[in-house]
This record gives sequence, C-alpha cells and structure tokens, in this order.
Amino acid sequence: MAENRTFTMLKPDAVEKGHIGGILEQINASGFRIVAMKLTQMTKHDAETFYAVHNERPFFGELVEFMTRGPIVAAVLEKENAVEDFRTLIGATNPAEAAEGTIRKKFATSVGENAVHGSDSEENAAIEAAFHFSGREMF
Ligand code: DAT
Ligand code: MG
Repeated sequence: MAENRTFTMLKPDAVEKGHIGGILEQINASGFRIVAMKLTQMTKHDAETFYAVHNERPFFGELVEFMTRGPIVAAVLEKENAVEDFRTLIGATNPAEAAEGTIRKKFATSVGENAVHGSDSEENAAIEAAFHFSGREMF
C-alpha cells in the first residue's frame, strides 16, 4: 500500500478539554507524519460547506453549531495507507461503539462531540486538505 494523505480536525470539544497534546501523541506514535497543521476556527459558512454532504440529516444544525463554537486543530497526515489506518485509529463515529484504545473511545464525549474528524477516502482527503490549507502550507 502506497504512502497517502488524510485530513483530520481535532474538534472544539477536544481542544476545550485540553486533549490536543494527548491526541497528537497518539497520532505520532501510530506512525503518521504531520505535513500541515494549524489552530483555526470555522465560520458557519465553512462548517456548512465542509459538511454539505450531511445537510439533509436531522443533526446538521447541531453539527454546524458545535464545529463553530471554538477553535479546532486542522492537520494533514501522511503514512502508508493513511486514510484507512486513521479511520481505524479514531474508531467508530459513536464513541460508545468505538473499539478500546481508539482516539474516540479515549477522548470523545458523544456521537455529536466525537473529538476528531478523519477523511473517508483519498479523494475527500485531498478536497478537505485544500479546504483548510494552501499548497505552500503542506510540507
Ligand atoms: P464520521 O465523522 O465518523 O465520518 P459521519 O461522516 O457519518 O461520521 O458524520 C459526520 C459528523 O456528524 C460526525 O463526526 C458527528 C456528526 N454526527 C454523525 N451522526 C450523528 C448523529 N446520529 N447524531 C449527532 N451527530 C452526528
Ligand atoms: Mg465522515
């Protein structure tokens, strides 16, 4: 499996609770190389655009409200099989169903406030990375 890139956000709940260091440590220990990273806050328009695929879902308003309530850490990660391996590392969307030792099991609060985002495909990873970073900000 070739090296590829995934996109992640440490969500407002994780930042509020002081989990940036703990989560980055686990990402680092799992072999991901950070190729871009910043602390930023999404606007309502940003969140509505980023999560547009979910705009018909009943939780969409709640999701946008949550994702804009404070700063996030946005990052691009590189590793062999990065997209799939990062989804495994974060665990199921609902932390109650996430495997033991996964980031969401350890750091998430609820299905809505689940600490981290991970891209679901290489194609979406590239779109999501470009949403937050210019080419000059990725190394
Ligand atoms: P994931 O983040 O695991 O890719 P997703 O793409 O299905 O999950 O949903 C995006 C985000 O929307 C998810 O991280 C949290 C929120 N969400 C999903 N399902 C939800 C639900 N049933 N209730 C509240 N928020 C939900
Ligand atoms: Mg998703």
